Amino acid sequence: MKENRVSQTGPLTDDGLVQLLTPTGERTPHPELDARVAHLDADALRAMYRDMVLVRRFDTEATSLQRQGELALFAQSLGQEAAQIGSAHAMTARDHVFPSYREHGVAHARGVDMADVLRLFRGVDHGGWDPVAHGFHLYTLVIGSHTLHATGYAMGLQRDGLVGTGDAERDSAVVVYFGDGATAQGDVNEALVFAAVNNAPVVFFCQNNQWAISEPTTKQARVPLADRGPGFGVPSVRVDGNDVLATYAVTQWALERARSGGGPTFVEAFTYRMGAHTTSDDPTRYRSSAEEEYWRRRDPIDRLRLHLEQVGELPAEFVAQVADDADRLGERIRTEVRAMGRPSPASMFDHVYATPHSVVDAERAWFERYEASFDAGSTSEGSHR
Ligand SMILES: Cc1ncc(C[n+]2csc(CCOP(=O)(O)OP(=O)(O)O)c2C)c(N)n1
Ligand SMILES: [Mg+2]
Repeated sequence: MKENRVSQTGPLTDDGLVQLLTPTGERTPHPELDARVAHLDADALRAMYRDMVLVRRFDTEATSLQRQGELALFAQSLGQEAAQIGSAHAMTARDHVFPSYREHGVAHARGVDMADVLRLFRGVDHGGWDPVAHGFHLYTLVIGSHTLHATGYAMGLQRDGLVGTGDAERDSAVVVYFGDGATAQGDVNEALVFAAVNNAPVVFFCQNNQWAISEPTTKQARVPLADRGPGFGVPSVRVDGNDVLATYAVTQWALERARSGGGPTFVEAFTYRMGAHTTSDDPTRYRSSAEEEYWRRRDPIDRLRLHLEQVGELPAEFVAQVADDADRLGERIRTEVRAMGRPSPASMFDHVYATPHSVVDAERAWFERYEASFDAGSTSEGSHR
């Protein structure tokens, strides 16, 4: 009997990671992918650097706002900027993204106003932006469920004749972002089956940030997460998720396959969640400062900065301008979040269905009676809230 061998390496190995920039910023050649980044000139790399710095500033500002009571909760993308900005820069306006809840770098690159991202975290909105206008779906907090939505959307693109036509102005694809923990969720496995058998134009972009709240990836898998793809019939790649050039090149490759009718790809971006899971979490309870320090030395922004410095393409005026832009972004977000209105609690019933529904109407009526029962004399800004 010839058995299929199970990989002997665990999910935290760095075996087979595609890398184009070393942690100290040197460009390493890659025979298949060099051509995919050859057109990226210094301006394009500086644009990636700027996006990464702005998103990190957004993270810091939003965390402070949560600490000051302005947001209910916040989930940082700290440490995952290269995975997000690199992959997002590989998309076209026609591609459609399904994010989970910490894809702030992708949101920014898709042109979503970063203040709007915080509407959900302040609890004043179910979303905050128009998914169609940005090709960027609303954040999904139900782990893995949106991989099914993404696969269904990708199958819709096939039926609309937007895949494999050979017309670069027409062909489109879907990218779905999810975490290492999500790969253990049934929905993700079902989505992979559907995507494979339907040859759906979807890129499964797994950010293996090594933690699912307090559970390490070693509690989710015995093998590298990318090994899961081929079992479903979905080719997979492992990429250094802290290398913005590598995530760009690999995503561009996977998107081209998808748009041209080549089917789904599973990309595992090996990265690290440098911050807490959310503002409700305290990672010092379950991981060591030595581990955090190891990854601090592999910071994705430092890597691109070092590279640009080595090739003499990071002028001090540019760095100062980006720092200034980041300050202004922080100030604007702070002001806009504080000014966000207070929606009527009953508005939560407004968008449950596209058309009126008798059960929702009954629930709204009950809720309004309940609210009114607290203080007949008060306005809708009642003191019980
Ligand atoms: C279906 C479901 N189960 C459990 C949770 C609670 N939960 C929220 S985040 C999370 C961990 C997710 O880890 P991972 O997929 O690695 O994503 P990361 O937060 O690291 O980006 C869990 C279990 C949830 N939101 N949805
Ligand atoms: Mg994770």
